[in-house]
Amino acid sequence: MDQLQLVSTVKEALAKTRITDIHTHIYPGSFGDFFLWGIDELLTYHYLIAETMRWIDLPYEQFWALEKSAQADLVWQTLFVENTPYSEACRGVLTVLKALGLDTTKRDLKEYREYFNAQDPAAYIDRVFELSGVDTVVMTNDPFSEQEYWQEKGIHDERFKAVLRIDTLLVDWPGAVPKLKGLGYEVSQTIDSKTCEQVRRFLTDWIGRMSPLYIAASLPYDFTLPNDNPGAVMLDQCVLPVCREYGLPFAAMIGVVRRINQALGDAGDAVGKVDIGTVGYLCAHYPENKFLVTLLSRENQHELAVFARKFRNLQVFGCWWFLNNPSLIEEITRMRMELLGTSFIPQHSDARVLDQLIYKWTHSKEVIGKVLIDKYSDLMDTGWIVTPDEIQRDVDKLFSENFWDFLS
Ligand code: RAT
Ligand code: ZN
Repeated sequence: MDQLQLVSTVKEALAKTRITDIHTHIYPGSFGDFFLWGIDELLTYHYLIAETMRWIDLPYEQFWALEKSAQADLVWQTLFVENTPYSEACRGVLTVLKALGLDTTKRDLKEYREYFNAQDPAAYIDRVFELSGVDTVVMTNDPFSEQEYWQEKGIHDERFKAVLRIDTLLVDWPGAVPKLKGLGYEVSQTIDSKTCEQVRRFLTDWIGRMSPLYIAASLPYDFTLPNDNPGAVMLDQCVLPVCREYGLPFAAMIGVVRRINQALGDAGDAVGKVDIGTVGYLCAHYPENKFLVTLLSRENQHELAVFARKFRNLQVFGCWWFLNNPSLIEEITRMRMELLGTSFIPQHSDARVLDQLIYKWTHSKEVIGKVLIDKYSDLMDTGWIVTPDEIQRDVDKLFSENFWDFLS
């Protein structure tokens, strides 16, 4: 295989592979208001709101008081008309419009809106899955906010898989207590054995209801183990035992500084560096548990990959949130490949709006493809022969199989 053949073989493998997107915030049509799609949702993505707020003087409360379409107008005007949309989140909107066949040279928001208004949602979901190459989407399901959908409606779309998300239990025990009581679990602020037994029952009930692929939490950068705070006790006494019992991985997404700017809402979170010892403690102290881990700060990425070399109950995933930018995906993927071969999960989309699957995966595949081509070239320089089947095998592992293998 020469260089040209290599490039086209990698591109074909990427086009052919069916992606399992292991962490998103998108939902099927049956989830009502949770199902977000279309141009106004794309433009009011919190990543773009943060960028817009850097340019305008409007008080935050006044922005939030606007209708969604007026917020979208303001974002469009600020980031796409008065400025050049270089940022990854801006470029993403344009990648989506282009993939859908809309004319980005026109810069005509009204026309784009008309296009989306004319779509049939069910057919549109199929189109987005097709264009993005995704066949399975893993949701984020918080039992405290999604009661009605699980009790009454259900998923009704095999492409969407559940994840039991338990941030409140681990980071806000005082706030979790009244919520659990409201659902009929007899818990107390003091984490005694009765409370633990009730929390385990809560988790078990929700596992029965959702059939989650894993249990997850997004944790602050200063979540450290070992510890005797409520979050650490919950993890040790309730969450990890239940994970073991049901053979479910625990996904730790660590490194958030929540609401550093409260007025920005979802756009107001920042990043902090994690003590990697916490990941080491989890893997070594709970060898019967499996851990999916992603860390938010760039500075943690190398040590996380090194730790993955030490523990096979640790699977590294994704370039999360502020890391989901081409320059950082490239750097991180290269480094992971050099330390871990293909035994990791390079990306998840974190999409909140259905249509974002298109851009997040188009952009990531482009960058990961570039790294793969370099790595195969280096191998070929040694005389090693790589076959198209092997390239397809590697790509399938990275974009779906490694995840499913880790679960099984
Ligand atoms: O990436 C995001 O959109 C963040 O706001 C969070 O949702 C984060 O990914 C999380 O799951 O907590
Ligand atoms: Zn997320």
